[in-house]
Amino acid sequence: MNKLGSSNKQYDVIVVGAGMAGLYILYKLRVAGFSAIALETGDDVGGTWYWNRYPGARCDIESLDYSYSFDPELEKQWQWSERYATQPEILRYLQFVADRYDLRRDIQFSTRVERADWDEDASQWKVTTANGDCLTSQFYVMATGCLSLPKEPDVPGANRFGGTTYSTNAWPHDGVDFTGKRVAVIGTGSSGIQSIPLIAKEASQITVFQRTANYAAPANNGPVREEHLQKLQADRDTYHEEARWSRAGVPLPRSEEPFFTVEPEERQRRLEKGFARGDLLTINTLFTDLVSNQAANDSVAEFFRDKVRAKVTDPQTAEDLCAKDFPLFTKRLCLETNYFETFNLPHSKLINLRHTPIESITETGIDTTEESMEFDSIVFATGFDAMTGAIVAVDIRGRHGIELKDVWEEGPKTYLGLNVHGFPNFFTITGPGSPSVLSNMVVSIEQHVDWITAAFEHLRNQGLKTLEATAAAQEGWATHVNDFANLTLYPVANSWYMGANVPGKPRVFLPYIGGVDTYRQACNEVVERDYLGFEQSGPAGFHCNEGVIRYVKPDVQMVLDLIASLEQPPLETLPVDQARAAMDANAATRAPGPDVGEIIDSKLPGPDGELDYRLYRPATAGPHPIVVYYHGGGWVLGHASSDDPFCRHLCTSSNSIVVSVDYRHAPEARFPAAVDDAYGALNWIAENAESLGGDSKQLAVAGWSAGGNLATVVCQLARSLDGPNISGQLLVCPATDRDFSTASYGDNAEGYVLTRNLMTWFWDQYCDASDRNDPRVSPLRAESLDGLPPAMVVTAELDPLRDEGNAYAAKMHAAGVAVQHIQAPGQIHTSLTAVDMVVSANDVRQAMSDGIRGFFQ
Ligand code: NA7
Repeated sequence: MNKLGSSNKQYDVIVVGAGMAGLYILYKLRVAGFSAIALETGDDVGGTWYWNRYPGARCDIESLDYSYSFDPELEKQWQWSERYATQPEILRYLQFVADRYDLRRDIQFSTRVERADWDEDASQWKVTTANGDCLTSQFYVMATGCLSLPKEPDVPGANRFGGTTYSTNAWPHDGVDFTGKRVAVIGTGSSGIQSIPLIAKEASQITVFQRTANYAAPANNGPVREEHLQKLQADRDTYHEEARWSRAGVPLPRSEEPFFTVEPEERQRRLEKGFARGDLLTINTLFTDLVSNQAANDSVAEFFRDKVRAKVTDPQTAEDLCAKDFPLFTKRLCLETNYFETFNLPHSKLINLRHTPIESITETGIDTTEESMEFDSIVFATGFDAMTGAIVAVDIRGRHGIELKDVWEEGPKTYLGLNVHGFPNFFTITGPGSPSVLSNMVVSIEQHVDWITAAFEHLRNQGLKTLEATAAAQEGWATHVNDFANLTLYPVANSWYMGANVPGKPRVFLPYIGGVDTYRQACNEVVERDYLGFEQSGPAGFHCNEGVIRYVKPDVQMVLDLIASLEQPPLETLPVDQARAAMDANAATRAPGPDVGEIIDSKLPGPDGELDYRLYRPATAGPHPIVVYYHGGGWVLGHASSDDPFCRHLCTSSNSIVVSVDYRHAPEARFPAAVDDAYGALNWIAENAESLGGDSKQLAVAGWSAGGNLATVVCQLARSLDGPNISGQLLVCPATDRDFSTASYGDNAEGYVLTRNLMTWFWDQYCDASDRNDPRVSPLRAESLDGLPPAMVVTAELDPLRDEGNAYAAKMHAAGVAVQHIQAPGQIHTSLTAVDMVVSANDVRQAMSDGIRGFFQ
C-alpha cells in the first residue's frame, strides 16, 4: 500500500477512485507526462469489482467487450474463461492491469476523500482526505463510478436485527457460508437476481422479499463464444472502432424496422432468437421503437412474462415474478442463471411486498403485514444512490465556495457529463448526462478518459490553465439530455436512472440516452469547434467559443439525418413538375395523422375557375367552427391535401372543421393569383359555412409557410374590404417579408431543409422583384396592422423565416392586436407540422389547437 510522500503533495491531477476509470486515466496521464495520484477508499484496485463480491456477481456485458481496448498487447495477454466473467476474475484482470503498467505507485489506498475546494487565487484544487492529508492539483477528476455509493437501507428496524446482515455491495472478503441458514434477501435487482440462486444452494431456507419484479433474460453463460473471439481477433481495430461508434458500446447490427411493421410470426421468431442469445442488448436492437412505442414495448414485455410463466410451476408465484410495473428496458434488464427456477425449490419462498409490505425488521427476523418470519441472516441487495451519490458524497466546492451538492439540488446539470459550470478543471468520468450506465461502461470510460486527457494536453500546449463549461452550454446540454429522454418511455419508470429509488432524490433522468455514437460525435465536435461552450483561461489569455452543441431537437435531427441519407437533389434544381412530384412522394412516407370524423374532397368556385378543397370534420356533433387552411409549398408546390396530417391534427384537437383550400400556383399563375384565390375561397366558405356543417359566426384562418403568408394577407384584405369577419389567425412559420438579411437567414438557411436557395427559387417563381414591397406579398410591410383579428404566431428557432414571423407578431402586438406568440426551440421550418413524426413539437401543436379554440370563445 502506498503512503503519501510528505514532500510531494502537489500534482497536475488528483483522481478519486482506482476502479476501471481510475486505472485507465492514471495510465493515460502518465503517458502524457502529467503527475497524478489516485486516492482510493479500498485497499486495492477494482472499484465496483472490489466491493461487490456477493455470490454470483458477474458482468452483464460480455467479457470480451467488457475489457480495455487501449492496448492490443494487453488484450492479447489476457484470456477470459467465461462469456460473462465472475467478479473474482474481473478483479484479477484489473489487478493484472494495475501491475502490468505499474500503476499502484500512483495510488494511495485506504484513503477517503472528504472535501475538494477550488482555490481561485492559486487556480488549483485543494483536496482533503479523511486521514487529514491535504493535496493540491491543477485538475480534479472523479472516477468514482456510477453505482458505488450504497443506498441507505430504508427498511424500518434495519438496525434491530440480531442475526447477521450483509450488503451485496460490501460483501465480506472471505465469503459467507450460508449452509443450514435461514436467509432473507431484500431486493430483486441485478444483485439479488444474481445472488439468490447461489445463496439458495447453501441455505436451508431462502425467502426473497420483492418490491418490484424485474425483467430478466437468461445469461446462457458458458465459455467465451468462439465466433465472438474470432471476430475480435480477426481485426481488433475495426472491432473496437465499431464498438466506439455503436449505440451502446458493443458492435451489434441495428434494425431499421419498427415493431409493428414486421409480421407477427417474424416478430416472434426474432424475439425467441434474441432471447436465446442471452445478452442485455440484442433484444432491444431487434426493432427501432421498443423504448419509445408503448404498444410495442407491451408486446415484448408480455413475451418476457410468458417466459417466467413457463419456468415457474406455482402460478401465483409466477405471476408475482412477472414484471408489470414499468416498461421493459426502462430499468436495466437483468441477466439470470436459474433465478426463476429457484422459486420451484421447496425451501424457497417469494414475498410480494406489493401485497404484504414489510412492517419492520425485528430482532429475530422480518414482520410483514401478514406474518412474522425468523431468519439467521438478512442480505440487503437494495441498490445504490446511482450516478450522483458518490460524487456529492465528497464536499466539492467550486468558485466562490459554491457546493456541488447545492448546485445539483434539483438534479445534476453537467456539460457533456464531463464538467460543471462554476467548477473549473473538475471532471467526472461517466458523469450524469453521459451514456455511462446505458452503455458498455468500458467503452464510455475510455472515451471520457481520452477526451479529458486530450483537453489537459490542449491547455498545456496553449499555455492555458483552466477549462470550465459556460452556463449556457451546460443548460443547452441539459435540455438535450432531457429532450432525448422524453422521446422514450424511460421517464415513466421509478428507476435509479430517474433517481427514483432514493427517497427525496430529485426525479431527473440521469444518463444520456442518445447513444454512444451520437454522444461521441458531440464530444468530438466540441473539441473541433475550439472547445465550444468552454471558457479557457490562463496566463496566455482568456477565450471562449460560447455556444450550445446541440440546438436541434433529437427527433428533428433524426428526420434531418433520414432526409440526408436519401441524397435527393435540392428541389430548386428540378423542373417544377418534378419538384412537385418529389414533394408528393415524400409526403406519401409521412405518418398519416389522426383519424377524423369525415373527409370530403370537393371543389369551390374561385375567382378564375374552380378550386379544390379538402374538408376535415370532427367526429363530434356539429355545427363546428370553421378554420380555412392554406397549405405551404412556397406558392409553387402543394395542394389541398398536401398538409393532410397537420390538418387532421388541427381538426381533431381543436374540434373544428378545417377546410384546406387550394390556390393557383406559380410559376403558371404568379402573384396575385394565389392571393385572389385565397381571399375568394375564404369568402365562399364564409357564405356557405352552414351548408358545410359549420357555424357561420365562427371563422378563423390558418396557414403554414407560404400558406401562413396567404393567411396574413387574407386577414389584411378582410379588414380593408369589409369582411368576412375572422375570429382569429393561426400563422405557422409564416413568410411575411421579402428580406433575406435577417439573422435567422444568416443562421438557419443551410442544413435545415428550407434553404436560402430554395426560398430564392420560390420567390422568383412567385413574383417580380417590383412586387415584393406590396403588402399582399410582404404583409410585414403593410402600413398599419391595426384592427386585425387575434393571432397566434408560431415560429421555429432554426427556421430562416423565424425573424420575419417574429417581426410580424411584434408589429401586430404593437398595433394592439391580441397576439399569442410561440417560439419553438430546436425546431425547424418543416417540423412543427410533422405530426406523429416529430413528437418534440407535440406541445407546440397542442398549443396551436388551444389557440384555435381560444379564437372561438
Ligand atoms: P437495483 O437494481 O437498484 O436493485 C435494488 C433492489 O432492491 C430493487 O429490487 C429494489 O426494489 C429493492 N429495494 C430497494 N429498497 C428497498 C426497500 N426499502 N424495500 C424493499 N426492496 C427494496 O440494485 P442492484 O444492486 O441489484 O443492481 C444495480 C446495478 O448493478 C444493476 O442495474 C447492474 O447494472 C449492476 P424497487 O425496484 O426499488 O422497488
